[in-house]
Amino acid sequence: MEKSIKDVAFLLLLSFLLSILKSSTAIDIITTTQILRDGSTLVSSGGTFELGFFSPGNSKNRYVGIWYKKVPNSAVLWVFNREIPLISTSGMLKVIEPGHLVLMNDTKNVVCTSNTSRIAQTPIVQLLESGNLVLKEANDDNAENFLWQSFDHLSDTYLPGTNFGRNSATGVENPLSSWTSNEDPAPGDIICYLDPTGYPQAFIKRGAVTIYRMGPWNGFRFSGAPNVSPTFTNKLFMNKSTSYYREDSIDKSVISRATLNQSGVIQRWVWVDQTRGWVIFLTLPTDNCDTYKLCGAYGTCYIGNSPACGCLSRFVPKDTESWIKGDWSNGCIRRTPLNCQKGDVFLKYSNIKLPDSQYSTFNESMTLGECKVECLKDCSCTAYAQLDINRKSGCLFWFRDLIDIRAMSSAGQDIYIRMASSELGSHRGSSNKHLDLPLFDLTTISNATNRFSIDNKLGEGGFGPVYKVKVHKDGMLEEGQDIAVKRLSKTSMQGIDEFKNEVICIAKLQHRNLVRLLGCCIQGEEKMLIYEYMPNKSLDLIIFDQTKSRLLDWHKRLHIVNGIARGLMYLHQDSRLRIIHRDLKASNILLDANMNPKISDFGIARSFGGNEIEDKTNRVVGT
Ligand SMILES: *[C@@H]1O[C@H](CO)[C@@H](O)[C@H](O)[C@H]1NC(C)=O
Ligand SMILES: *[C@@H]1O[C@H](CO)[C@@H](O)[C@H](O)[C@H]1NC(C)=O
Ligand SMILES: *[C@@H]1O[C@H](CO)[C@@H](O)[C@H](O)[C@H]1NC(C)=O
Ligand SMILES: *[C@@H]1O[C@H](CO)[C@@H](O)[C@H](O)[C@H]1NC(C)=O
Ligand SMILES: *[C@@H]1O[C@H](CO)[C@@H](O)[C@H](O)[C@H]1NC(C)=O
Ligand SMILES: *[C@@H]1O[C@H](CO)[C@@H](O)[C@H](O)[C@H]1NC(C)=O
Ligand SMILES: CC(=O)N[C@H]1CO[C@H](CO)[C@@H](O)[C@@H]1O
Repeated sequence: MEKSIKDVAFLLLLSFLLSILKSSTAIDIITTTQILRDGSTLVSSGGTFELGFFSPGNSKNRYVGIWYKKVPNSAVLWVFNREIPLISTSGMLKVIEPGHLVLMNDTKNVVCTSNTSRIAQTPIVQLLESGNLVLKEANDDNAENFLWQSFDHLSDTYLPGTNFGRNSATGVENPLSSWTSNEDPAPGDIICYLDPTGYPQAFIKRGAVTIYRMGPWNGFRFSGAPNVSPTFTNKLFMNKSTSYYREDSIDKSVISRATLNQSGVIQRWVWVDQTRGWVIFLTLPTDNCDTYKLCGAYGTCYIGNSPACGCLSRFVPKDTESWIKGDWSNGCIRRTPLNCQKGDVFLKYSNIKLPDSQYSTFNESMTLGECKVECLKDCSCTAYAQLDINRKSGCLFWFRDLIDIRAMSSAGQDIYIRMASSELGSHRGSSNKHLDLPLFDLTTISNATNRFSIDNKLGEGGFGPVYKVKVHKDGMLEEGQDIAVKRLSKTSMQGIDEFKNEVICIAKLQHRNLVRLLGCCIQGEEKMLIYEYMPNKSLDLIIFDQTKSRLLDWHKRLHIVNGIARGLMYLHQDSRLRIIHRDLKASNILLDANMNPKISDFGIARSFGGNEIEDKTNRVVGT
């Protein structure tokens, strides 16, 4: 008797221990004989992900979703019944023969199904440690044989290991789509998808409107997306029938996610255990310059400029009037039209996000030299670039106007754009010549202008802001002398050689009615011109000012007009180069301390060889 009481006590203890053991070993599978009810969950084998029922925000609706188990109040990463909520907590998740995952409500009606066409002998559902919920044959772990997987039906979140693009088995597109609201996980009007047209690019659309383009894949990443995180590897897979983008974690302990939010922004989050919080380490689009097609064809966007849109160098606004008003949609056109028969050339533009490649073709094996030859052959080929900057091979060819270009602050790419041969310039040979003009040091100038502070800004020219600088200790100039520094905007995509040529050209011009160039500064992306400082600023500030204009008597006015005429005479006839200024206006006439006029701003001036007497210009530029 006593013994049997002991036995019973022992058995009770054993079953108690077993029940503890059982509840603490979470399950990660559902078989055909099991039901997952609201209140219980599946947990992946390593304890990273959890699947269960939840109500979003203040809603009372019930949904089946997956979230990070280790993260308190984790965002929901995937939702099964996005469009059809359960209205009670009596939902049941089941696996049914011959291979369907179904969600049923209390009246045993199927609310949502995996809708699979493949079948299995013993179908089970398993929540994998990658966060992928898979429907598979019980003892077949080969991913290619999965009947269905949540990774093929993304919600608003990308997790490493997902093929983003086209489902290779079904050919069905697998986009990210935002939630409708924080209370409703149904697909909202924003999607992010991989478009394989031309050459694969990721796009974000709001309804039918494209709002962002990530740029073509370049071997490392999408051209317009800044450096990727070192915590995962990424690749683009492409063959004739499918293409997808995929990331894989290197460090599996990193908890991260990329979510397409309801404003159309992809936020890359990483969970920081120390602070127990999510941190955003990247958002795409990055800034306003990523707005699709913002600056029109051949326009380029530089976020540091105001306004941000400019034309690529050697291009001019197609419709100057609307461009000035801030309507950039008409974009830019070549200042010199192409002449394919006469022989066009290709000029390199650097540090950009490559233009829209929807109407592109590519070749994976050609060298950059072969790309040029190939593009030159076809008059409709507008530009080319290296396809894979990782392997340094292949070509991408464009056949239409180049749209959606921006300047990148880092990791931009090179593109070679078709140009009339005359754009090579008559001073091409001089690029190797010694630049006998003082070269200033960037740090000196940056320091002297207090890091280009607004207080030292004199104004904004067509090609960038102008600053006043007092020279401190600098071997090249007098101590205490004031100089003006014109910082060329980074969007003027001029190459260093062209810039130097232009500088040499201006430096050669010496006349007392032309503003004198004292030197320049070229360092990295920065290009600056250093001029003598004109204390009386520009003529327009005086003649269009009620009080100041009275100080200018007729005698002084005649002196100014004569000076301008002498300056022009020199430009047109007497200098070694013949220059047409093309933007002569009161604001480009500067006045020294004695009110002597000096012509400035040769930004769009045009030079001719000394013996050229005729050329056609069929565009109106400047004023
Ligand atoms: C269960 O689902 C069916 C079909 O969708 C629906 O008609 C019914 O109202 C639902 N019942 C409950 C209690 O949600
Ligand atoms: C199931 O898939 C078939 C074909 O793929 C499709 O025609 C059908 O509409 C789908 N049904 C549901 C409920 O999604
Ligand atoms: C493309 O790749 C997929 C996935 O690897 C493969 O299943 C398919 O057969 C390939 N198609 C072609 C045409 O090579
Ligand atoms: C989406 O993300 C952007 C950038 O992080 C943020 O400014 C915006 O408020 C977010 N929108 C919503 C609806 O959360
Ligand atoms: C790519 O270029 C190489 C070399 O010109 C050529 O042999 C090959 O056929 C091209 N490939 C395609 C797909 O056009
Ligand atoms: C920067 O400018 C300050 C005066 O404004 C001067 O004292 C300092 O030496 C300068 N630093 C450099 C590195 O030129
Ligand atoms: C009209 C005018 O502003 N004149 C000024 C030009 O600059 C000199 C020196 O800075 C001043 O003395 C004048 O008043």
